[in-house]
Amino acid sequence: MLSALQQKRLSYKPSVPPLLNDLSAVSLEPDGPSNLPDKLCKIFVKTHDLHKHTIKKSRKVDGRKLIVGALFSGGQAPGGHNVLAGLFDGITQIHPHSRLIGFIDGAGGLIENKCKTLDAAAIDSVRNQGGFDLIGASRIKIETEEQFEAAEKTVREQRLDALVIIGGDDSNTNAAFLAEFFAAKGLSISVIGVPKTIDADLRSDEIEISFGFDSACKTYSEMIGNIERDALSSKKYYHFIKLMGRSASHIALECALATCPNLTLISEEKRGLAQIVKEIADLIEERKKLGKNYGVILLPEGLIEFIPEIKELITLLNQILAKETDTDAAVKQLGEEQKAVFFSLPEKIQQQLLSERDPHGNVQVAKIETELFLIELVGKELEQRNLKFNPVHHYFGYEGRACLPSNFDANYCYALGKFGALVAREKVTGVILAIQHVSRSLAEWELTAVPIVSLMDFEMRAGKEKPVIAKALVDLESPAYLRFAQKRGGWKLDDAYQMPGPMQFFGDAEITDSAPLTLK
Ligand code: FBP
Repeated sequence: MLSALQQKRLSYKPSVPPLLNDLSAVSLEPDGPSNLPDKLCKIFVKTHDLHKHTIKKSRKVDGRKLIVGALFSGGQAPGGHNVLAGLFDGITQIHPHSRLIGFIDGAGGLIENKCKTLDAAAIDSVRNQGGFDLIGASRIKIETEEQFEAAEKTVREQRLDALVIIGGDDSNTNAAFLAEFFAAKGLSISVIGVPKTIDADLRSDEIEISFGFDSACKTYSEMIGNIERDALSSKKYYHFIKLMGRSASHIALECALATCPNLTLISEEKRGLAQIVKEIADLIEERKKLGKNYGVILLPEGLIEFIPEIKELITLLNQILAKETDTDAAVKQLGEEQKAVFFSLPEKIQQQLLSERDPHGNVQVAKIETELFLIELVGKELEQRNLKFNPVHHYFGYEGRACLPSNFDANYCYALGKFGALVAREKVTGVILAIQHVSRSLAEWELTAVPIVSLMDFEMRAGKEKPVIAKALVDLESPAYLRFAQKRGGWKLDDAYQMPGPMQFFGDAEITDSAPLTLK
């Protein structure tokens, strides 16, 4: 049973760029191959010279029946169901007998050929709804030869013309490997990636933003604004709010611009631990002099990974734990300096740093209680200054990942899905869908299919050098960061808090259709 708002959202009609209205009147134009370094060409033998393609008006094209498979990979991001809706509407516009197949629980469904046909009724039940629950998702990666072969068997059995992988940096890296594998096997299938992640760390010159970021940030900003108002009213607590976002601080930056809290830590500034603790303690002391014993402090989930001394420790632990399962033995293998850092941390944090790695061999920052760790250290520093504070800690993460998508994400995702249908029709493979100028009017959106390999670099993963799409971190030269840097001094002592309020779906377009502030 849907809530009244969910029901109302089912009938929202996403707006798309005019070129996507009639797919029979557009085609894709190649732009020239990417010039990849030799090291990548040797790995992507069949797909290293793929072209970038841009959508163009064309004379009427007759569509053929398409069978397209889709899966969700990684964490939820609001708008995923609209990618499926756009795909469905796109392929059935191309040919009314086209079929969309959803693989159950991510790549696992592809490997095991567990899937279901997504017909009009199924798609209509999730239009403009949050979550990925229509088909589920997982972090399963296709890694072994057997898994690649199982995926091949599935796409042959299902007679897929295209496979759409809706995922983040690692899932799109996986999509590039699948495209290469299928091409080497002589399969004529398009593998198409869609940039998904609330973290917004999957970006390039062409990919302006990943979907889900806008809705998640609007949800967190509403809650931060509410807490600011509470702090301003009760005047007794310091709220430490950790925000999801894995490594990059894009979410913290966006929320800071929307809510103007007293302090926001940005991991990419790479401050040492002592410096961070001093900055927070100084803020509390200065505010106390003004009679203000309250405040709001934002910290990104990935902060701990960027603190230089802890970063070194984590990198080494990731390498050791890729081979060593006994955590005590792993600690013994650390150098003297890293051991000293490790044992200087609270026991709980030590345990969290040793906890199970994600499927890519990285520490799971969502499970590290950095906010509590900082509260403890700041408390000790304040004690030395004969000061006290009343901290409250929060973690805003999962509550923003499956919310109803904002109009921005609903439109953006639907456009990505429809564009994906066109890319499938044009048989282009190994590409990720990219839309530029998304904060401008729809007519100005530029749609490009970019070879995934052109986004790749080499990184150490689980102790080995691997080609991956590098995570896009906050650029300390970007206009959004510079604006934040210019404003934050004034937010420390003056309570310039802004309360964005709940995400709006009805009313003034300025409020309902706004794009992320960091894009403006
Ligand atoms: P994706 O990159 O897969 O979209 O996931 C993002 C994220 O929400 C991070 O912000 C967070 O650190 C992580 O997922 C949490 O992972 P899990 O869902 O496995 O707990």
